[in-house]
Amino acid sequence: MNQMLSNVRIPATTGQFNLRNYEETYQSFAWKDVEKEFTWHRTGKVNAAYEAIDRHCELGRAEKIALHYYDSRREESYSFLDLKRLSNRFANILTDLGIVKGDRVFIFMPRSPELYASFLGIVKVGAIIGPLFEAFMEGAVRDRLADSEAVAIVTTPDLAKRIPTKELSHLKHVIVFGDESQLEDNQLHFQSLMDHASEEFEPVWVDREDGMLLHYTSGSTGKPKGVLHVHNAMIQHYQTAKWVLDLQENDVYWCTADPGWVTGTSYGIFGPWLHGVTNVIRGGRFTPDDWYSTLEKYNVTVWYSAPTAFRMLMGAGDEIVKKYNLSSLRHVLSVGEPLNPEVVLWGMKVFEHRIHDTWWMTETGAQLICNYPSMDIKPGSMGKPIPGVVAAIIDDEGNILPPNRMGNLAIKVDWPSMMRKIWKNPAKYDEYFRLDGWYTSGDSAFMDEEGYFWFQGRVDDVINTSGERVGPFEVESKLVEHPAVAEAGVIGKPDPLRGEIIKAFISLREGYQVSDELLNDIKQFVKKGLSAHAAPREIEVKDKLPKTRSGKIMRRVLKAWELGLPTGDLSTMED
Ligand code: 6R9
Repeated sequence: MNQMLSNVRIPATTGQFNLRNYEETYQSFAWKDVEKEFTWHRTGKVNAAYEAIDRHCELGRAEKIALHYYDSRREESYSFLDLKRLSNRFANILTDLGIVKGDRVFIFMPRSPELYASFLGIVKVGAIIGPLFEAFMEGAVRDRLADSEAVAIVTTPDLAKRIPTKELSHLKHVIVFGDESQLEDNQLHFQSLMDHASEEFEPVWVDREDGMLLHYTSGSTGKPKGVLHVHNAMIQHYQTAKWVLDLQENDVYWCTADPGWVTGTSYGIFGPWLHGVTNVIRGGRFTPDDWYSTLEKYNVTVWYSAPTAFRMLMGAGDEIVKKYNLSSLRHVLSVGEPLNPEVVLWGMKVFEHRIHDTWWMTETGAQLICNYPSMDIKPGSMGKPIPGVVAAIIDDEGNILPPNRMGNLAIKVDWPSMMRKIWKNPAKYDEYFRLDGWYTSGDSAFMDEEGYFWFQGRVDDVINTSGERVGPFEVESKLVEHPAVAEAGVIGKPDPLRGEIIKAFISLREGYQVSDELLNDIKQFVKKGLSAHAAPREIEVKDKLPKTRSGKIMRRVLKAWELGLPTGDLSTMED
């Protein structure tokens, strides 16, 4: 196995960091020390929306900007007090509709201030919030609302057309944000209800183990699974936002993820707001210029995004970066997919910042393995476990493997933000914990002698070519180092001789044309850079690669295309 660029190190940075001494903190840290930040310390009860918003009004941050919202039509800012009042109004609306603790209430709308106010209002009444991507089509919406037996949904006139209300017997209330004239029978008008609702509301105080958030995530096959998180998760949102996002009082933070993805809730809502930090939300779809201009416009200091976005920006070239003043930026992070070493080196060049990779999953609720400001980065590595978390590489029987051996990436149970349920599917839930005492992630990885973890692929993505195991990620990373390659997805294609051969799907960067010469050059490049057996025997050029809405290249779709098989559940695929 090739330890990609593992001899390259980018030294730790100095400054105002929260986790100065990783080793010492790792040894001494206990989660219960974090609990005293929150109400339950005094009352035994809690509400995550109160902790994220209302509490700051009592701590002198009432007038502080909580949210800068920006899209092509709207530009608005809201203080913590504004959000407290708006979410109180929405909580009153829900209460008047008879919605109570534990009910499932969904949000199906584009990013907007109203989305965030509704989200917080739902949490305030103790209901379970289910956020959906606006791009979901009818089938995906139906599956999720039916599985969770949702009683209410907040949406827009256009998106409401994709909600098959007649087939959803539990769904009683469709609350529509938009022009009142566009409403259909039996729909409730968001703005009229808000105008009449009181801005006083006493949060519903719940137990820390009460349900709060239901995120549907797709497995490799079958129907999406509803991953349930509880209020207790906020302990880890809070602590990782401190250690990993390194959030401080005066930061302006931008997480580019939509709340339909767990990153957009754990770190687009809870992480920053539990710290009373100003949060930037950019609505709509954006061009490279929009990305950079948003950083400049709000003087963003901490920026959390994803490899797909960084690769897109890398593809747009370095010249465009020079048009913008990005001097406020001090900390950059990534999640969702392997962060190619090439991208880390590019980040050093154009931003003069390290891009800090972070690893976690919908199921884990919060970051687990990360690069911290205070530690050296080895480009291509996900970093080390956060204090309070034990990670290991184990074999299929649950034995811990020594360093440098590839195996299952597993986490010792449990941690505060761990999922508590797969909705109505206990068997699925138990599968994650089939090896006694461990949560198995479904990712394969290895750990080096220094305790850094290196992602290799999803367990079922590992390619076996002539008896050599090849992780698709290292081939993809090498491919994107080639100047012509913008993105790459690599699969094993069945081959009578070699078991599997490596097939790469790529898209080209601006200014490159397909030719046999170019493809050959790319093959040689991987061969030289990695090894002969890791070089793709076949390369196919595509305009775009199939990706999830959170930016993950969908290798299983590439594989299905290749084999002419059904592509399975595509509800999470971007258009
Ligand atoms: C937060 C989130 C989880 C899966 C995970 C892994 C991949 C996430 C990664 C990464 C390599 C990283 N993944 N972060 N792979 N390096 N830093 O992404 O949740 O959408 O549930 O995906 O994403 O395969 O198992 P989710």
